[in-house]
Amino acid sequence: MTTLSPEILTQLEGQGIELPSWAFGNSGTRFRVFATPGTPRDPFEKIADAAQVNRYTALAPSVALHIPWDKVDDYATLRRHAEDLGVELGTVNSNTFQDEDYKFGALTHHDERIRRKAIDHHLECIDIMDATGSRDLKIWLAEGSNYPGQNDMRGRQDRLQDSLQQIYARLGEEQRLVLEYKFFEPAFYHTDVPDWGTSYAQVASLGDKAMVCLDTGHHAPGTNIEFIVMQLLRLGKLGSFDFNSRFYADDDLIVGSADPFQLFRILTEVVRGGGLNNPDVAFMLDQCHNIEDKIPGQIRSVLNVQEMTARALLVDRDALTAAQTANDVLGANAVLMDAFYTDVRPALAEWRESRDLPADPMAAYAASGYQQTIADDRVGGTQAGWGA
Ligand code: LRH
Ligand code: MN
Ligand code: MN
Repeated sequence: MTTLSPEILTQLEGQGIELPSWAFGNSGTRFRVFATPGTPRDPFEKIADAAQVNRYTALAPSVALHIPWDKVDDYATLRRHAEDLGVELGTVNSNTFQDEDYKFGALTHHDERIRRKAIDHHLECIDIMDATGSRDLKIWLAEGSNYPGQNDMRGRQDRLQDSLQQIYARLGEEQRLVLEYKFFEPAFYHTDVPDWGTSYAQVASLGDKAMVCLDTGHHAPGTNIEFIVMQLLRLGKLGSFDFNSRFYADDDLIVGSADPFQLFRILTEVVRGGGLNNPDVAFMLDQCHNIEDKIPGQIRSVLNVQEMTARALLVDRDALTAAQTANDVLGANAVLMDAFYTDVRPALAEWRESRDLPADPMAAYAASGYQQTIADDRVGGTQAGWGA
C-alpha cells in the first residue's frame, strides 16, 4: 500500500472545501426537475445537510450562500445555526440572472435605473456578508447578447468597470470580491465576462481585494485549464475555484467524475504555484445533483478533491525538475503519471480512521439513517433556485 508522508498528511489535514447551499436543493435541466425525497425546505435545512458532509469527512467546514435563494429574515440566527452544527457561512453569491429587469443586462445595462438596481443588490449582499461573517462576494454575470450588433460591447465593459468600482468601494477591510467568468450561456453571441483575461482586466483595475474565480466548467472544450491556474497564481489573482465536472457544456457534475486526470493536472499546478491551503485561494464546489442523492453526491465530491490533492502532492518535484532540465521528455511525463496512477485510497482510509473519522465516509453516511429521516420528515422540499 502506498504510504503518505507526514508532510503530505499535514497538508491534507489543512484542506477545506466550501459547499454550495444550492447543491442540496432540487435542480435539473431545461426539461425537468426531478424532486428528491428529503430535499431541504429552507436555508437552515440546507446547512444542516451540508454539516453532514463535514461530519463524515472533516473536509467541508463552510457553506456558500446564494442571494436571493438563501434569503432569510435574520442572518445572525442563520450564522448561529451553522456554527452550532460545526460549519461556517462562507461566500455570498449574488444573483442577477432571474429578474425580469435584467433581461438585457444588469451591471452592464445602459438603463441607469436597472444598473443601479443591480449595484444595490450587490451592496445588499455585502450587508449580508457583514452579518454572516463572510469574506467573499462572488459575482457571476449572465450578461451578453445573442446577435452581432445587438449591443455595444465596448460601452458595456466600461459600465461594468464603473459598477464594479462602486461595489468594491463598499467592501470592508477583510472582504473581497471575486469575479467569475464563463464563455457562453445564457447569452450565445457575446458574454460580458467570457474568459479569465476579461475577469483579470476588470479586477486588476479595482485593487488588491478583487480576484478572479475559476469555475472548471466554464471553458470551451479542450481548454488547458491548468495553464490558466498557473497564470492566475503567478499573477496573484486566483481568488477561488468553483469545482465541478463537465462533458459538454456547463454540466455541473461531480468534480473529478468526467476527467479525473484534468483535476489532477489542475491540483498539480495549484501545489506548484503555492495555492494549496493558501487563504487567498478558496476551494469551492459549484455542482448540482439532478438525479443522485445530494448529500452523498457532495461527500463523493470532496473525497475526489482530497484524493486528487494527495496524488498531486505525491509528484516527485526533484525528479520532475531534473527530467525537465535534462529535456527528458518522457522521463518528465513519467514522473507526473506515476503520481497520477498511485491509488491513495487505502492510505487515506487508514488515515481517516486514525483521526476518528470513518474509513469509508460514503458507507458511514449510508448507514447513518439520515437520508431516510429527512425523507420522512421533510415534505415539499424546494428547488435549488432555478424555476423555484
Ligand atoms: C453560473 C454559475 C455561477 C452561479 C452558479 C449557480 O453558471 O456557475 O457560479 O452562481 O452557476
Ligand atoms: Mn460557478
Ligand atoms: Mn456554472
